Amino acid sequence: MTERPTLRRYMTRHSALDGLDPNLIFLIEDIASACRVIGNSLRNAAFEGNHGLVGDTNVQGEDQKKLDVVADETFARICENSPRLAALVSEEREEATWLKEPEEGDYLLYYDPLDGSSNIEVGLSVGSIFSICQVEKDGDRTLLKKGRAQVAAGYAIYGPAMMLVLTLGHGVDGFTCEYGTGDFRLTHPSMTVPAKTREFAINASRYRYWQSPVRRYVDECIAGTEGPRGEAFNMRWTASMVAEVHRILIRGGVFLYPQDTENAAKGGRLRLLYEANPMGAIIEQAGGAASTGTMPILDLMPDDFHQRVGVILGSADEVNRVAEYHAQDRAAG
Ligand code: AFP
Repeated sequence: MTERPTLRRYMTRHSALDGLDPNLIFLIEDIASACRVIGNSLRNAAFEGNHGLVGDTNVQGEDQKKLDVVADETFARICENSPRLAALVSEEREEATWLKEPEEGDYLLYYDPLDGSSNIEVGLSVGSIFSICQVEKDGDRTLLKKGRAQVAAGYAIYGPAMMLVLTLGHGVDGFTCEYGTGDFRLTHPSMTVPAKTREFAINASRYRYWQSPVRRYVDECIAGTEGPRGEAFNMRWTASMVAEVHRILIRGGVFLYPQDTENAAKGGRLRLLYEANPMGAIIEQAGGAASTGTMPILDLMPDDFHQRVGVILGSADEVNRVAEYHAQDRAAG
């Protein structure tokens, strides 16, 4: 019978193999607990009066949903007592939350507590995204770090099954929450993204805003077998980055939410620290690529907690093609 170790068993094995810090194991277990509670809150939202809007906007200037607040508070409540967690950076909070002095902690947690929340009331998949970096030594309170500095990253997807997908820097593994015991058990070991794909994901209603390299890429995909690609492409758009990334990990694909003429002033749509960086780390660890269009996402030095960025990620051949079109566009001036 296929062994399906629990998340804890998996991480303690890693601890033996790779010297994984027990305090990082505790933090990831706390994150898994928070995701489990959020999953239950989503399922019971109709009975707990948690559908609808709070009536306020969040730091992003977006209408805050009740479940956005519930998910954020769940993450903070469950993770804040993690032994060596020093600070939290949340999509829902303008400022960082320092839990202890930097010298008293080892880890920083960046999270989007509920991604794709516009999908909740229409019964579609949503998720939570998290990224973990290490505290600088000598009391430095630096929180703005490149994506390459992440020591762990992952997401939970709340769909037909509840899954936790995790990278510790040695590949990507998927854990499914077993109904009944509530354990996250390894069901998708060594998840990898095929280099080639014929499936792209983009919000096509924004066509009029796209810059020429993106238009060129999508036009060629849509031209099909008679076009320059000589292949028929399929399109998906689920309005949840977590669901798009999960599909790409399962069967390949390329996801594009590029910087365009409408969102350029803000830097793009998706946030760097707690969306693009963790998802970029997962995709790269799974053998894919993650680009802003002009550089690898993980090499970008952030200048603000809530900085936004263009995102093109997934099957390496397609991401590299889009990046090449951007390079050709720049060279043409
Ligand atoms: P919400 O969390 O506000 O629903 O936004 C989700 C998201 O940040 C990302 O998960 C999706 O890929 C993208 O926005 C969807 O954007 P559109 O609303 O333009 O489709």
